[in-house]
Amino acid sequence: MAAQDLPAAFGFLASARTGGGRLPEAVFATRGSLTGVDARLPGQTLTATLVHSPEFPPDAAQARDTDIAVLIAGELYNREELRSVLDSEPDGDARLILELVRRYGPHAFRLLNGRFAAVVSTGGHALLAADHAGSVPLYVCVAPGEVLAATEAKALAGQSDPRGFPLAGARRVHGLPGVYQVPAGAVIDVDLAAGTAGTERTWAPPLARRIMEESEAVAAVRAALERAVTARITPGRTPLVVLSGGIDSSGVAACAHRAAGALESVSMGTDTSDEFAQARLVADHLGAGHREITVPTADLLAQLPYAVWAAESLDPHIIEYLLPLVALYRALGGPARRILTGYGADIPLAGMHREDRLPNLDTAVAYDMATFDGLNEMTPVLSALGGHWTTHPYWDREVLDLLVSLEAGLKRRYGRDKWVLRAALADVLPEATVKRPKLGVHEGSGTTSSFSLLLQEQGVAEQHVEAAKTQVVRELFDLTVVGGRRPAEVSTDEVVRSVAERVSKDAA
Ligand code: IOT
Ligand code: MG
Repeated sequence: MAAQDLPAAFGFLASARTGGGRLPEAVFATRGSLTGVDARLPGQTLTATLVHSPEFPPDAAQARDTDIAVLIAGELYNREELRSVLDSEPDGDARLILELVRRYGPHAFRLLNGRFAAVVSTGGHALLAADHAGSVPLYVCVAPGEVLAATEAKALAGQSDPRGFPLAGARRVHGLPGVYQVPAGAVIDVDLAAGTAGTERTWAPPLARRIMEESEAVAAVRAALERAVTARITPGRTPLVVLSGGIDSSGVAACAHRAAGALESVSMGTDTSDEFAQARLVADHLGAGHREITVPTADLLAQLPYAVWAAESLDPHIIEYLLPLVALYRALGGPARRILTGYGADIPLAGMHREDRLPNLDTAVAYDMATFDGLNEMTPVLSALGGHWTTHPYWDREVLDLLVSLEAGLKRRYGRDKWVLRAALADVLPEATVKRPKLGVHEGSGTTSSFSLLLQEQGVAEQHVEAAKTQVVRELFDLTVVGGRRPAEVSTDEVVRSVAERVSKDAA
């Protein structure tokens, strides 16, 4: 069998409890095989269903000794560093976390740089941990003697109970009373017998800004990105990058090519709009095996229920960024792949705001870093709909900490946005790519405009289009995440029609 190139598990539904009982049936948007886990420990039982790639047993996603059990969905990127503080050389991410929790307790999670959600059962406590970015969403529902946790909210929909224990410091999930989302960079520590829980932050976005020499900042960004990309590729495998031809994904592609010596890339476009020429320029420059996938706009919009079902997000802007990517991942076909993206670079660099005044630029960075949690834009479920695993090097903990903390004048400089990143990649990309202005995926694919048009065709006045989009997304969330309807059975057109009627009536 080929080297394992994917995380041992993509997701889970888990129950830690003091008494008896059964695990509910697992419902995931994540495609894969299901494997059960049953660990009897002193004072509690941890049972779970793991969802994982059919090619491999999810052994490395679980670890247990007589007094402790660990589950992880996702993966760690600083394994060598973590092993260096242990006397042993643990194999597998769950075993590594187990040994670290023995040494540091819940503070172990302050050490991890990864893309994961984890559960640790030990000593009558359940620890529920999300990575610094909350990039693998984790939902919980606490009742006396039992905690249920899942990487998809829909897996807890049947369990939602208004009497569920209220969790201070965690966000409620719309439509699912008693279900909470573990904050990004946090561990929720549940005392099962007492039925109490506390939230400990393990990461926070930097608030301070660092002043650096141009050349020092450029070298630091390049080194951090190369490290993050290298940690995300499997030796001996050709990395796959979703490539728009913008600086963010082109930078990832260039670093991946340098690290692996080979590269595959793929671009999506629609019948109304694409960035194929810009992506092709980069692919040719790097000698990548490149594919273009065209999705008809009608098919793209028909996949809105899938995007909401996978992202479990209520934000219509985020859904517009994610929809073209969902369409791309679903169209990819073939065996399960590890995919690198350029997603997230715009957040620490204020790329979405096209802001040239430095005070405004830093306001945008601070705002976006304070509000990303719960939007679920990095969730692996988007690609797991098609069986694939994604990872986002710009939201590597070290890259993110660095990019956020650079003073604004390094981000906007010489009339260019994201200057420090562009300068860091200037020697490995075509000049046209390095200078190319930002075009969002929702713009490049025509998603925003075709979604607006669909609503306007149903009679929504232009000034009500934004509000109508919010309602469409909410309705799709209620149907698929809360209501358990399969996205294949939900029609975008029907939902748009009913929202349009309501919006028009309210406006009259
Ligand atoms: P954008 O930066 O355009 O795209 C994100 C990633 O999706 C790209 O780096 C690339 O890997 C992939 N991608 C985009 N377009 C294509 C395409 N046509 N074909 C193949 N792959 C493609 C929104 C955005 O503009 O995406 N994302 C922002 C953050 C959103 C704001 N969020 C927030 N404030 N919390 C970002 O930082 O990426
Ligand atoms: Mg981008």
